[in-house]
Amino acid sequence: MSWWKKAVVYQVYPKSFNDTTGSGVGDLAGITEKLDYLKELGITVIWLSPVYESPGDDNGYDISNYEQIDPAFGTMEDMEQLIAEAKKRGIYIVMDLVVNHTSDEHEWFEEAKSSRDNPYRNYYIWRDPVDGGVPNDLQSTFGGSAWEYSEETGQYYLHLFSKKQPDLNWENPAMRQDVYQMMNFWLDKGIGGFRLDVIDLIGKQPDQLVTADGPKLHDYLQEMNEATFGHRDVLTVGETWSATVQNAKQYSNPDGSELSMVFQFEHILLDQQDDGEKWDLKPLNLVDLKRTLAKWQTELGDEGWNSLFWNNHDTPRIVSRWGNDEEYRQESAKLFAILLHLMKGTPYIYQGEEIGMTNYEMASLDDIYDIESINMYHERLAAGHSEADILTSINAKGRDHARTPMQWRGDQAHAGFTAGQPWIPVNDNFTEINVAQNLAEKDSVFATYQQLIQYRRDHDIVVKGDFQLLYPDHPAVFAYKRQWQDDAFVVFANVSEEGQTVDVAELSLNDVIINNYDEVTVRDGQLTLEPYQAIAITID
Ligand code: TEU
Repeated sequence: MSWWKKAVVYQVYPKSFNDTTGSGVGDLAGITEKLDYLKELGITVIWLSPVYESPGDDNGYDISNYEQIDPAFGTMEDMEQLIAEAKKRGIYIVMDLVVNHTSDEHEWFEEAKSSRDNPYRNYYIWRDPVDGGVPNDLQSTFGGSAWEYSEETGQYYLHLFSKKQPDLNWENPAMRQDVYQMMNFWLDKGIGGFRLDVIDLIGKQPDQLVTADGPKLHDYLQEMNEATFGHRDVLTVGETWSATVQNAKQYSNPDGSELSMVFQFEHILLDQQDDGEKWDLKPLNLVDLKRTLAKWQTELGDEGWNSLFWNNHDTPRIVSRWGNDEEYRQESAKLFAILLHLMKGTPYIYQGEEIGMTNYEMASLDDIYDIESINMYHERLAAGHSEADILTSINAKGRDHARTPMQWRGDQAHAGFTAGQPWIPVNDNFTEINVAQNLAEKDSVFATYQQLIQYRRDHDIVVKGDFQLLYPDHPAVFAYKRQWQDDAFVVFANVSEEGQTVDVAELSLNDVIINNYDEVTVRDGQLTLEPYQAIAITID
Protein backbone atom coordinates (compact mmCIF):
# COMPACT_ATOMS: atom_id res chain seq x y z
CA MET A 1 0.00 0.00 0.00
CA SER A 2 1.26 3.48 -0.84
CA TRP A 3 2.72 5.19 2.22
CA TRP A 4 0.68 8.35 1.71
CA LYS A 5 -2.56 6.47 2.31
CA LYS A 6 -1.51 6.15 5.94
CA ALA A 7 -0.07 9.64 6.24
CA VAL A 8 -1.46 12.61 8.12
CA VAL A 9 -0.54 15.97 6.56
CA TYR A 10 -0.01 19.22 8.45
CA GLN A 11 -0.27 22.44 6.46
CA VAL A 12 2.18 25.20 7.36
CA TYR A 13 1.41 28.71 6.19
CA PRO A 14 4.96 29.96 6.67
CA LYS A 15 4.23 33.65 6.91
CA SER A 16 2.26 33.04 10.10
CA PHE A 17 3.93 30.02 11.68
CA ASN A 18 7.03 31.00 13.63
CA ASP A 19 9.36 33.99 13.23
CA THR A 20 12.96 33.54 14.38
CA THR A 21 14.31 36.91 13.20
CA GLY A 22 11.90 39.46 14.64
CA SER A 23 10.81 40.56 11.16
CA GLY A 24 7.15 39.92 11.97
CA VAL A 25 7.00 37.26 9.25
CA GLY A 26 7.49 33.56 9.93
CA ASP A 27 10.49 31.82 8.34
CA LEU A 28 11.97 28.45 7.41
CA ALA A 29 14.21 28.31 10.46
CA GLY A 30 11.05 28.83 12.49
CA ILE A 31 9.52 25.70 10.99
CA THR A 32 12.66 23.66 11.63
CA GLU A 33 12.56 24.87 15.24
CA LYS A 34 9.06 23.43 15.65
CA LEU A 35 9.65 20.02 14.04
CA ASP A 36 9.79 18.30 17.41
CA TYR A 37 6.38 19.75 18.21
CA LEU A 38 5.01 18.36 14.94
CA LYS A 39 6.61 15.00 15.56
CA GLU A 40 4.94 14.90 18.95
CA LEU A 41 1.61 15.56 17.23
CA GLY A 42 2.40 12.55 15.06
CA ILE A 43 2.08 13.95 11.52
CA THR A 44 4.37 12.57 8.82
CA VAL A 45 4.01 15.16 6.05
CA ILE A 46 4.19 18.95 5.97
CA TRP A 47 2.43 20.74 3.13
CA LEU A 48 4.43 23.92 2.93
CA SER A 49 2.58 26.87 1.39
CA PRO A 50 4.85 28.74 -1.09
CA VAL A 51 8.26 29.94 0.06
CA TYR A 52 9.67 30.78 -3.39
CA GLU A 53 10.77 34.27 -4.35
CA SER A 54 7.66 36.39 -4.70
CA PRO A 55 6.52 40.03 -4.59
CA GLY A 56 3.78 38.82 -2.23
CA ASP A 57 0.70 40.10 -4.02
CA ASP A 58 -1.09 36.89 -2.99
CA ASN A 59 1.21 35.81 -0.15
CA GLY A 60 3.57 33.74 -2.27
CA TYR A 61 1.02 32.28 -4.71
CA ASP A 62 2.57 34.74 -7.19
CA ILE A 63 6.03 33.32 -7.82
CA SER A 64 8.78 35.37 -9.46
CA ASN A 65 11.50 32.70 -9.25
CA TYR A 66 10.73 29.02 -8.68
CA GLU A 67 14.30 28.06 -7.83
CA GLN A 68 14.97 30.68 -5.17
CA ILE A 69 13.70 31.02 -1.62
CA ASP A 70 12.15 34.37 -0.80
CA PRO A 71 14.56 36.25 1.48
CA ALA A 72 11.67 36.94 3.87
CA PHE A 73 11.65 33.19 4.62
CA GLY A 74 15.42 32.59 4.60
CA THR A 75 17.85 30.95 2.21
CA MET A 76 18.18 27.79 0.12
CA GLU A 77 20.40 26.42 2.92
CA ASP A 78 17.53 26.94 5.37
CA MET A 79 15.25 25.02 3.00
CA GLU A 80 17.73 22.16 2.65
CA GLN A 81 18.11 22.06 6.40
CA LEU A 82 14.36 21.91 6.88
CA ILE A 83 14.09 19.00 4.43
CA ALA A 84 16.94 17.15 6.16
CA GLU A 85 15.82 17.80 9.75
CA ALA A 86 12.26 16.82 8.90
CA LYS A 87 13.44 13.59 7.29
CA LYS A 88 15.35 12.70 10.48
CA ARG A 89 12.01 12.85 12.26
CA GLY A 90 10.15 10.81 9.65
CA ILE A 91 8.47 13.87 8.14
CA TYR A 92 8.35 14.67 4.41
CA ILE A 93 8.12 18.19 3.02
CA VAL A 94 5.51 18.56 0.28
CA MET A 95 5.94 21.80 -1.64
CA ASP A 96 3.18 23.95 -3.02
CA LEU A 97 3.49 23.99 -6.80
CA VAL A 98 1.85 27.04 -8.36
CA VAL A 99 2.06 26.51 -12.11
CA ASN A 100 -1.29 27.74 -13.34
CA HIS A 101 0.26 31.21 -13.23
CA THR A 102 3.43 33.03 -12.21
CA SER A 103 4.03 36.51 -10.85
CA ASP A 104 4.10 39.32 -13.41
CA GLU A 105 7.61 39.89 -12.01
CA HIS A 106 8.79 36.46 -13.16
CA GLU A 107 11.51 36.73 -15.78
CA TRP A 108 9.38 34.76 -18.26
CA PHE A 109 6.63 37.37 -18.05
CA GLU A 110 9.01 40.31 -18.18
CA GLU A 111 10.38 38.85 -21.41
CA ALA A 112 6.95 37.90 -22.74
CA LYS A 113 5.41 41.31 -22.32
CA SER A 114 8.36 43.12 -23.92
CA SER A 115 7.50 42.26 -27.54
CA ARG A 116 5.15 40.11 -29.58
CA ASP A 117 8.01 38.10 -31.04
CA ASN A 118 9.90 37.46 -27.82
CA PRO A 119 10.64 33.71 -27.39
CA TYR A 120 8.74 33.77 -24.09
CA ARG A 121 5.66 35.48 -25.56
CA ASN A 122 3.74 32.20 -25.80
CA TYR A 123 4.51 31.21 -22.23
CA TYR A 124 1.43 33.33 -21.43
CA ILE A 125 -1.97 33.90 -23.00
CA TRP A 126 -2.40 37.02 -25.15
CA ARG A 127 -5.40 38.24 -27.12
CA ASP A 128 -6.18 41.28 -29.24
CA PRO A 129 -8.69 43.82 -27.98
CA VAL A 130 -12.26 43.33 -29.17
CA ASP A 131 -14.15 46.51 -30.04
CA GLY A 132 -11.46 48.44 -28.23
CA GLY A 133 -12.02 46.50 -24.98
CA VAL A 134 -11.45 43.17 -23.27
CA PRO A 135 -11.46 40.02 -25.46
CA ASN A 136 -14.41 38.45 -23.61
CA ASP A 137 -16.30 38.28 -20.31
CA LEU A 138 -14.02 35.93 -18.37
CA GLN A 139 -13.85 37.05 -14.74
CA SER A 140 -10.99 36.83 -12.26
CA THR A 141 -11.56 34.89 -9.00
CA PHE A 142 -10.35 38.02 -7.23
CA GLY A 143 -12.87 40.28 -8.97
CA GLY A 144 -13.13 42.16 -12.25
CA SER A 145 -12.12 41.08 -15.72
CA ALA A 146 -9.62 38.26 -16.16
CA TRP A 147 -7.96 40.29 -18.95
CA GLU A 148 -5.41 43.04 -18.40
CA TYR A 149 -4.22 45.36 -21.13
CA SER A 150 -0.49 45.53 -21.70
CA GLU A 151 0.63 48.88 -23.15
CA GLU A 152 3.95 47.62 -24.56
CA THR A 153 2.39 45.37 -27.17
CA GLY A 154 -1.25 46.46 -27.34
CA GLN A 155 -2.69 43.10 -26.33
CA TYR A 156 -4.45 41.72 -23.27
CA TYR A 157 -3.07 38.91 -21.10
CA LEU A 158 -5.16 36.43 -19.12
CA HIS A 159 -5.11 36.32 -15.31
CA LEU A 160 -7.67 34.10 -13.57
CA PHE A 161 -6.42 35.50 -10.24
CA SER A 162 -4.89 38.96 -9.64
CA LYS A 163 -3.42 40.96 -12.49
CA LYS A 164 -0.05 40.29 -10.90
CA GLN A 165 -0.67 36.56 -11.53
CA PRO A 166 -0.62 36.08 -15.33
CA ASP A 167 -1.76 32.61 -16.45
CA LEU A 168 0.79 30.32 -18.02
CA ASN A 169 -0.01 28.92 -21.45
CA TRP A 170 -0.04 25.13 -21.02
CA GLU A 171 -0.52 24.67 -24.75
CA ASN A 172 3.11 25.65 -25.18
CA PRO A 173 5.35 22.53 -24.95
CA ALA A 174 8.48 24.60 -24.25
CA MET A 175 6.81 26.16 -21.22
CA ARG A 176 5.72 22.74 -19.99
CA GLN A 177 9.26 21.38 -20.28
CA ASP A 178 10.61 24.31 -18.25
CA VAL A 179 8.05 23.60 -15.54
CA TYR A 180 9.00 19.90 -15.45
CA GLN A 181 12.66 20.77 -15.20
CA MET A 182 11.92 23.03 -12.24
CA MET A 183 9.90 20.26 -10.58
CA ASN A 184 12.82 17.86 -10.95
CA PHE A 185 15.10 20.46 -9.40
CA TRP A 186 12.98 20.24 -6.24
CA LEU A 187 12.48 16.48 -6.36
CA ASP A 188 16.26 16.09 -6.55
CA LYS A 189 16.49 17.97 -3.27
CA GLY A 190 14.57 15.16 -1.60
CA ILE A 191 11.17 16.72 -1.09
CA GLY A 192 8.20 14.44 -0.40
CA GLY A 193 6.03 15.65 -3.26
CA PHE A 194 3.84 18.49 -4.44
CA ARG A 195 0.50 20.08 -3.70
CA LEU A 196 -0.60 21.35 -7.10
CA ASP A 197 -2.35 24.71 -6.82
CA VAL A 198 -5.59 25.10 -8.87
CA ILE A 199 -4.41 22.31 -11.14
CA ASP A 200 -7.90 21.81 -12.59
CA LEU A 201 -7.45 25.11 -14.44
CA ILE A 202 -4.36 24.37 -16.53
CA GLY A 203 -6.33 23.02 -19.50
CA LYS A 204 -8.30 26.25 -19.88
CA GLN A 205 -9.72 27.37 -23.23
CA PRO A 206 -10.25 31.09 -22.67
CA ASP A 207 -11.87 31.73 -26.05
CA GLN A 208 -14.58 29.22 -25.20
CA LEU A 209 -14.87 30.63 -21.63
CA VAL A 210 -13.67 27.26 -20.30
CA THR A 211 -11.51 27.49 -17.19
CA ALA A 212 -11.75 24.24 -15.16
CA ASP A 213 -11.57 20.76 -16.72
CA GLY A 214 -10.36 21.77 -20.14
CA PRO A 215 -10.04 19.06 -22.80
CA LYS A 216 -6.27 18.54 -22.43
CA LEU A 217 -6.06 18.76 -18.62
CA HIS A 218 -5.50 15.06 -18.06
CA ASP A 219 -3.03 14.80 -20.95
CA TYR A 220 -0.92 17.48 -19.28
CA LEU A 221 -1.09 15.72 -15.92
CA GLN A 222 -0.03 12.41 -17.45
CA GLU A 223 2.83 14.09 -19.27
CA MET A 224 3.93 15.87 -16.09
CA ASN A 225 3.73 12.63 -14.13
CA GLU A 226 5.88 10.85 -16.72
CA ALA A 227 8.45 13.67 -16.84
CA THR A 228 8.75 14.21 -13.09
CA PHE A 229 7.25 12.55 -10.01
CA GLY A 230 5.88 9.43 -11.73
CA HIS A 231 9.19 7.69 -11.17
CA ARG A 232 9.52 8.64 -7.51
CA ASP A 233 7.72 7.50 -4.41
CA VAL A 234 6.16 10.84 -3.47
CA LEU A 235 2.78 12.29 -2.52
CA THR A 236 1.03 14.48 -5.08
CA VAL A 237 -2.24 16.20 -4.30
CA GLY A 238 -4.22 18.27 -6.75
CA GLU A 239 -6.21 21.25 -5.57
CA THR A 240 -9.37 20.63 -7.61
CA TRP A 241 -12.31 22.87 -6.76
CA SER A 242 -14.25 21.41 -9.68
CA ALA A 243 -13.64 17.71 -8.98
CA THR A 244 -16.49 15.25 -9.11
CA VAL A 245 -16.33 11.68 -7.85
CA GLN A 246 -16.12 10.61 -11.51
CA ASN A 247 -13.15 12.70 -12.57
CA ALA A 248 -11.47 12.16 -9.18
CA LYS A 249 -11.10 8.55 -10.29
CA GLN A 250 -9.08 9.76 -13.21
CA TYR A 251 -6.96 12.28 -11.26
CA SER A 252 -6.12 9.72 -8.58
CA ASN A 253 -6.20 6.56 -10.64
CA PRO A 254 -4.52 3.81 -8.57
CA ASP A 255 -2.42 2.93 -11.64
CA GLY A 256 -0.36 6.01 -10.69
CA SER A 257 -0.70 7.72 -14.06
CA GLU A 258 -1.71 11.11 -12.63
CA LEU A 259 -1.76 12.15 -8.95
CA SER A 260 -1.91 10.41 -5.58
CA MET A 261 -5.07 12.17 -4.49
CA VAL A 262 -7.51 15.00 -5.02
CA PHE A 263 -8.27 17.84 -2.62
CA GLN A 264 -11.86 18.76 -3.44
CA PHE A 265 -14.26 21.20 -1.84
CA GLU A 266 -17.76 19.90 -2.38
CA HIS A 267 -18.53 19.85 1.37
CA ILE A 268 -16.96 23.27 1.86
CA LEU A 269 -19.39 24.88 -0.59
CA LEU A 270 -22.54 23.75 1.22
CA ASP A 271 -23.10 26.97 3.15
CA GLN A 272 -23.21 29.28 0.17
CA GLN A 273 -26.27 30.16 -1.88
CA ASP A 274 -26.72 27.98 -4.93
CA ASP A 275 -26.32 30.64 -7.58
CA GLY A 276 -24.17 32.97 -5.44
CA GLU A 277 -20.53 33.41 -4.59
CA LYS A 278 -18.86 32.24 -1.42
CA TRP A 279 -19.84 35.57 0.17
CA ASP A 280 -23.55 34.84 -0.30
CA LEU A 281 -24.22 32.95 2.89
CA LYS A 282 -26.75 30.33 3.86
CA PRO A 283 -26.84 28.17 6.99
CA LEU A 284 -25.32 24.72 6.78
CA ASN A 285 -27.81 21.87 6.65
CA LEU A 286 -26.11 18.97 8.44
CA VAL A 287 -27.96 16.39 6.37
CA ASP A 288 -26.37 17.86 3.21
CA LEU A 289 -22.94 17.69 4.82
CA LYS A 290 -23.43 14.06 5.80
CA ARG A 291 -24.70 13.12 2.37
CA THR A 292 -21.83 14.84 0.56
CA LEU A 293 -19.07 13.40 2.71
CA ALA A 294 -20.66 9.95 2.61
CA LYS A 295 -20.94 10.10 -1.17
CA TRP A 296 -17.18 10.64 -1.49
CA GLN A 297 -16.49 7.90 1.05
CA THR A 298 -18.58 5.25 -0.67
CA GLU A 299 -18.52 6.16 -4.37
CA LEU A 300 -14.78 6.65 -4.74
CA GLY A 301 -14.33 3.13 -3.40
CA ASP A 302 -10.93 1.72 -4.31
CA GLU A 303 -10.82 3.57 -7.61
CA GLY A 304 -9.24 6.74 -6.30
CA TRP A 305 -8.07 8.58 -3.20
CA ASN A 306 -9.38 11.68 -1.47
CA SER A 307 -8.08 14.21 1.05
CA LEU A 308 -9.96 14.84 4.28
CA PHE A 309 -10.01 18.41 5.56
CA TRP A 310 -12.18 21.03 7.24
CA ASN A 311 -10.08 24.11 6.62
CA ASN A 312 -6.95 25.52 5.01
CA HIS A 313 -5.33 28.90 4.37
CA ASP A 314 -8.23 29.95 2.11
CA THR A 315 -11.14 29.12 4.39
CA PRO A 316 -12.44 30.04 7.84
CA ARG A 317 -11.58 27.88 10.84
CA ILE A 318 -13.95 24.96 11.30
CA VAL A 319 -14.60 25.46 15.03
CA SER A 320 -15.91 28.96 14.30
CA ARG A 321 -17.62 28.02 11.06
CA TRP A 322 -19.69 24.95 11.92
CA GLY A 323 -18.93 24.49 15.61
CA ASN A 324 -19.30 26.80 18.61
CA ASP A 325 -16.13 28.71 19.33
CA GLU A 326 -17.31 30.03 22.70
CA GLU A 327 -19.15 27.80 25.18
CA TYR A 328 -18.31 24.54 23.38
CA ARG A 329 -15.04 25.47 21.72
CA GLN A 330 -13.05 22.51 22.99
CA GLU A 331 -15.91 20.05 22.54
CA SER A 332 -16.69 21.13 19.00
CA ALA A 333 -13.02 21.32 17.97
CA LYS A 334 -12.61 17.73 19.16
CA LEU A 335 -15.86 16.67 17.51
CA PHE A 336 -14.69 17.81 14.07
CA ALA A 337 -11.35 16.08 14.63
CA ILE A 338 -13.03 12.79 15.53
CA LEU A 339 -15.51 12.94 12.65
CA LEU A 340 -12.82 13.57 10.04
CA HIS A 341 -9.90 11.50 11.24
CA LEU A 342 -11.83 8.25 11.41
CA MET A 343 -12.94 8.49 7.78
CA LYS A 344 -11.20 7.01 4.75
CA GLY A 345 -8.70 9.28 2.97
CA THR A 346 -5.62 11.27 3.92
CA PRO A 347 -6.36 13.83 6.66
CA TYR A 348 -4.98 17.36 6.54
CA ILE A 349 -4.60 19.55 9.62
CA TYR A 350 -4.26 23.29 9.08
CA GLN A 351 -1.84 24.98 11.50
CA GLY A 352 -3.58 25.96 14.73
CA GLU A 353 -6.53 23.62 14.14
CA GLU A 354 -4.88 21.10 16.45
CA ILE A 355 -5.09 23.57 19.36
CA GLY A 356 -8.61 24.79 18.57
CA MET A 357 -7.70 28.22 17.17
CA THR A 358 -10.69 30.34 16.16
CA ASN A 359 -11.60 32.94 13.55
CA TYR A 360 -10.40 36.51 13.99
CA GLU A 361 -13.16 39.14 14.19
CA MET A 362 -12.72 42.02 11.73
CA ALA A 363 -14.32 45.37 12.56
CA SER A 364 -13.52 47.37 9.42
CA LEU A 365 -11.57 47.44 6.18
CA ASP A 366 -8.47 48.35 8.21
CA ASP A 367 -8.42 44.84 9.65
CA ILE A 368 -8.42 43.13 6.26
CA TYR A 369 -5.19 42.03 4.58
CA ASP A 370 -6.23 39.57 1.90
CA ILE A 371 -6.44 40.67 -1.72
CA GLU A 372 -9.58 38.61 -2.34
CA SER A 373 -11.52 40.28 0.50
CA ILE A 374 -10.22 43.75 -0.27
CA ASN A 375 -11.22 43.52 -3.94
CA MET A 376 -14.62 42.08 -3.06
CA TYR A 377 -15.17 44.87 -0.51
CA HIS A 378 -14.68 47.60 -3.11
CA GLU A 379 -16.62 45.75 -5.78
CA ARG A 380 -19.66 45.11 -3.58
CA LEU A 381 -19.62 48.60 -2.08
CA ALA A 382 -19.71 50.02 -5.61
CA ALA A 383 -22.55 47.64 -6.47
CA GLY A 384 -24.63 49.03 -3.60
CA HIS A 385 -24.15 46.45 -0.84
CA SER A 386 -24.01 47.89 2.68
CA GLU A 387 -20.68 47.97 4.49
CA ALA A 388 -22.24 45.96 7.32
CA ASP A 389 -23.32 43.16 4.97
CA ILE A 390 -19.91 43.04 3.35
CA LEU A 391 -18.23 42.74 6.74
CA THR A 392 -20.65 39.98 7.74
CA SER A 393 -19.57 38.01 4.67
CA ILE A 394 -15.89 38.62 5.32
CA ASN A 395 -16.24 37.64 8.95
CA ALA A 396 -17.90 34.42 7.81
CA LYS A 397 -15.74 33.48 4.85
CA GLY A 398 -12.66 35.72 4.53
CA ARG A 399 -9.24 34.15 4.19
CA ASP A 400 -7.55 36.26 6.89
CA HIS A 401 -9.13 34.15 9.66
CA ALA A 402 -6.83 31.28 8.94
CA ARG A 403 -3.81 33.50 8.48
CA THR A 404 -3.39 35.16 11.86
CA PRO A 405 -0.22 33.97 13.61
CA MET A 406 0.13 30.60 15.27
CA GLN A 407 -0.51 30.94 19.00
CA TRP A 408 2.45 29.33 20.74
CA ARG A 409 2.32 30.75 24.27
CA GLY A 410 -0.03 32.70 26.51
CA ASP A 411 2.66 34.48 28.49
CA GLN A 412 4.57 36.30 25.74
CA ALA A 413 3.76 39.26 23.53
CA HIS A 414 2.23 38.23 20.17
CA ALA A 415 1.75 34.69 21.45
CA GLY A 416 5.46 33.96 21.08
CA PHE A 417 5.11 34.10 17.29
CA THR A 418 7.54 36.99 16.84
CA ALA A 419 9.78 39.25 18.86
CA GLY A 420 8.86 42.07 16.47
CA GLN A 421 5.59 43.43 15.10
CA PRO A 422 3.50 40.68 13.45
CA TRP A 423 2.54 41.34 9.80
CA ILE A 424 -1.10 40.58 10.73
CA PRO A 425 -2.46 40.86 14.27
CA VAL A 426 -2.46 37.92 16.66
CA ASN A 427 -5.92 36.88 17.84
CA ASP A 428 -6.51 38.37 21.32
CA ASN A 429 -7.61 35.01 22.66
CA PHE A 430 -4.02 33.70 22.57
CA THR A 431 -3.79 33.97 26.36
CA GLU A 432 -6.27 31.08 26.62
CA ILE A 433 -5.76 29.28 23.31
CA ASN A 434 -2.13 28.37 22.70
CA VAL A 435 0.24 25.46 22.25
CA ALA A 436 1.80 25.64 25.73
CA GLN A 437 -1.57 25.34 27.43
CA ASN A 438 -2.60 22.49 25.12
CA LEU A 439 0.57 20.57 25.88
CA ALA A 440 0.07 21.06 29.62
CA GLU A 441 -3.43 19.59 29.65
CA LYS A 442 -4.11 15.89 29.41
CA ASP A 443 -7.46 16.24 27.66
CA SER A 444 -6.63 19.13 25.32
CA VAL A 445 -7.69 19.51 21.70
CA PHE A 446 -4.07 18.70 20.82
CA ALA A 447 -4.27 15.43 22.77
CA THR A 448 -7.37 14.45 20.76
CA TYR A 449 -5.55 14.98 17.47
CA GLN A 450 -2.54 13.11 18.77
CA GLN A 451 -4.69 10.17 19.80
CA LEU A 452 -6.52 10.07 16.46
CA ILE A 453 -3.28 10.15 14.47
CA GLN A 454 -1.89 7.33 16.57
CA TYR A 455 -5.07 5.30 16.12
CA ARG A 456 -4.88 5.62 12.34
CA ARG A 457 -1.25 4.54 12.43
CA ASP A 458 -2.04 1.45 14.47
CA HIS A 459 -5.32 0.34 12.86
CA ASP A 460 -5.71 -0.58 9.19
CA ILE A 461 -9.46 -0.31 9.49
CA VAL A 462 -9.19 3.49 9.45
CA VAL A 463 -7.26 3.44 6.19
CA LYS A 464 -8.95 0.54 4.44
CA GLY A 465 -12.34 -0.07 6.00
CA ASP A 466 -15.69 0.31 4.28
CA PHE A 467 -17.85 3.27 5.22
CA GLN A 468 -21.55 3.32 5.95
CA LEU A 469 -23.56 6.38 6.94
CA LEU A 470 -25.93 5.72 9.87
CA TYR A 471 -29.13 7.66 10.59
CA PRO A 472 -28.74 9.55 7.26
CA ASP A 473 -31.75 11.80 7.90
CA HIS A 474 -31.04 12.73 11.52
CA PRO A 475 -30.77 16.54 11.51
CA ALA A 476 -28.17 16.83 14.30
CA VAL A 477 -26.30 13.55 14.69
CA PHE A 478 -23.56 12.58 12.23
CA ALA A 479 -22.91 8.88 12.64
CA TYR A 480 -21.13 6.27 10.59
CA LYS A 481 -19.76 2.77 10.69
CA ARG A 482 -16.40 1.50 9.46
CA GLN A 483 -15.73 -2.15 8.81
CA TRP A 484 -12.62 -4.07 7.81
CA GLN A 485 -12.41 -7.84 7.92
CA ASP A 486 -13.45 -8.77 11.48
CA ASP A 487 -13.09 -5.28 12.91
CA ALA A 488 -15.79 -2.64 13.07
CA PHE A 489 -16.45 0.60 14.88
CA VAL A 490 -19.08 3.32 14.91
CA VAL A 491 -18.72 7.07 15.32
CA PHE A 492 -21.49 9.22 16.78
CA ALA A 493 -21.22 12.99 16.74
CA ASN A 494 -23.84 15.42 17.99
CA VAL A 495 -23.29 18.53 15.87
CA SER A 496 -25.60 20.72 17.96
CA GLU A 497 -25.93 22.57 21.24
CA GLU A 498 -28.81 20.42 22.46
CA GLY A 499 -28.64 16.91 23.87
CA GLN A 500 -29.63 14.23 21.34
CA THR A 501 -30.68 10.61 21.61
CA VAL A 502 -30.23 7.82 19.07
CA ASP A 503 -31.43 4.25 19.09
CA VAL A 504 -28.51 1.83 19.41
CA ALA A 505 -30.50 -1.26 20.43
CA GLU A 506 -29.33 -3.11 17.31
CA LEU A 507 -25.64 -2.40 17.92
CA SER A 508 -23.42 -4.26 20.32
CA LEU A 509 -21.17 -1.53 21.61
CA ASN A 510 -17.80 -2.63 22.99
CA ASP A 511 -14.71 -0.52 23.71
CA VAL A 512 -14.55 3.24 23.58
CA ILE A 513 -11.85 4.34 21.13
CA ILE A 514 -12.22 8.04 21.81
CA ASN A 515 -14.75 10.30 23.53
CA ASN A 516 -14.71 14.07 24.04
CA TYR A 517 -16.76 13.72 27.26
CA ASP A 518 -16.12 11.45 30.24
CA GLU A 519 -19.21 9.28 29.92
CA VAL A 520 -21.01 7.19 27.35
CA THR A 521 -24.65 7.09 28.40
CA VAL A 522 -26.76 4.20 27.11
CA ARG A 523 -30.12 3.38 28.70
CA ASP A 524 -32.75 1.03 27.31
CA GLY A 525 -31.01 0.87 23.97
CA GLN A 526 -30.83 4.67 23.69
CA LEU A 527 -27.53 6.53 23.44
CA THR A 528 -27.66 10.05 24.83
CA LEU A 529 -25.20 12.55 23.41
CA GLU A 530 -24.32 15.79 25.19
CA PRO A 531 -23.86 19.04 23.19
CA TYR A 532 -21.07 18.45 20.64
CA GLN A 533 -20.30 15.05 22.09
CA ALA A 534 -18.41 12.76 19.72
CA ILE A 535 -17.49 9.17 20.43
CA ALA A 536 -16.06 6.23 18.56
CA ILE A 537 -16.75 2.71 19.85
CA THR A 538 -15.84 -0.70 18.54
CA ILE A 539 -18.75 -3.05 17.81
CA ASP A 540 -19.12 -6.80 17.34
O1 TEU B 1 -6.68 28.76 -4.33
C1 TEU B 1 -7.57 28.61 -5.38
C2 TEU B 1 -8.72 29.42 -5.34
O2 TEU B 1 -9.49 29.39 -6.28
C3 TEU B 1 -8.93 30.27 -4.16
O3 TEU B 1 -8.57 31.54 -4.49
C4 TEU B 1 -10.30 30.14 -3.75
O4 TEU B 1 -11.15 30.22 -4.82
C5 TEU B 1 -10.72 31.20 -2.83
O5 TEU B 1 -9.86 31.28 -1.76
C6 TEU B 1 -12.04 30.85 -2.28
O6 TEU B 1 -12.76 31.99 -2.39
C7 TEU B 1 -5.33 28.63 -4.57
C8 TEU B 1 -4.56 28.97 -3.31
O7 TEU B 1 -4.89 28.04 -2.32
C9 TEU B 1 -4.87 30.39 -2.93
O8 TEU B 1 -4.28 30.75 -1.71
C10 TEU B 1 -4.37 31.27 -4.05
O9 TEU B 1 -4.76 32.60 -3.78
C11 TEU B 1 -4.95 30.85 -5.39
O10 TEU B 1 -4.88 29.46 -5.61
C12 TEU B 1 -4.15 31.49 -6.50
O11 TEU B 1 -2.88 30.89 -6.57
